[in-house]
Amino acid sequence: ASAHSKKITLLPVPFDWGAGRRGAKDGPEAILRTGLERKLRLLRHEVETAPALPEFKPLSSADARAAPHALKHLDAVADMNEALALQVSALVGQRRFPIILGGDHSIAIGTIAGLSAHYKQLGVLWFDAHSDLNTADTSPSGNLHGMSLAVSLGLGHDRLVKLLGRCPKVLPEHIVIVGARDLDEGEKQLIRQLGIRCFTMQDIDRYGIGKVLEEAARQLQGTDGVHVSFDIDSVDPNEAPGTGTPVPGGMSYREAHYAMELLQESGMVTSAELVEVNPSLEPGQRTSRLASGLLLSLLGETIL
Ligand code: B3U
Ligand code: MN
Ligand code: MN
Repeated sequence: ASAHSKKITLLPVPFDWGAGRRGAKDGPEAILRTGLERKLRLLRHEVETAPALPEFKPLSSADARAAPHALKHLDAVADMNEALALQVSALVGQRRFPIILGGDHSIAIGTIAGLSAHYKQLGVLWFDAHSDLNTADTSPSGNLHGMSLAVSLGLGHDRLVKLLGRCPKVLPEHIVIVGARDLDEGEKQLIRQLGIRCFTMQDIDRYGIGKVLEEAARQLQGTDGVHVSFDIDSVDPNEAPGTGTPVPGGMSYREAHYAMELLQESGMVTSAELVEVNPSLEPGQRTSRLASGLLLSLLGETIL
């Protein structure tokens, strides 16, 4: 095995109750069907695919009681994330490199909780058309996948922010958002108020994705681990149509890949997560193939 070979565990999380529409729970299977495990082995990594996290479903009675603007499916999201956090923490404890396959973006709550049990100064690189910085007060939808980054900052329901005990899991100065183009008013306020580094699509247009990643790396210098949380809707819907909340004007295929290639070169990434692939929303496998390809670039696949 080469110097850069990692002990990778692919962890499927078939969960979509944090999203406004169903279907992202079939993302992990679609991504795995592209041959991700085998292709990672070709890159000289040691790879295992863990059994999928069990399915957590809301009780229909609790569902019916939920007010229109309540935190939707809170119990299912909290239970799932608790189980996920324990698994992720165990994997890091075994010196494995976790790649979590979602699932909607609410699973970042558990992933980051698990990582933060080991990394005291965790850095988070959040690729997303959105910022997922809503709280119960600012969310237009009540969907928890739009709140997962806020929860990781300690803003949100007690059941979510206190997973595994430590709160907050990550500091504002250790977060970098890339690809944003659809932010709610409360999210913009929070970004300004906390001084969170947020590279919008305009920044990518102006400086180029290379410069943006350089700046992102500089911002994360003081961290002891870097988690890449990649929402596939950060990529343009022309390239990634199979996702629940597509937003026009996203990263190109090459910008996304180049970002992953630069991160691989930097050697700073210690875990990754790929979320919001919804195979029911496209006839082919374009989006799951893209997702798989981006992870391969992040783990060392090169063109030549
Ligand atoms: N910001 C909106 C929309 C949204 C966030 N994340 C996704 N959609 N995927 C919300 O509901 O919080
Ligand atoms: Mn997201
Ligand atoms: Mn998104």
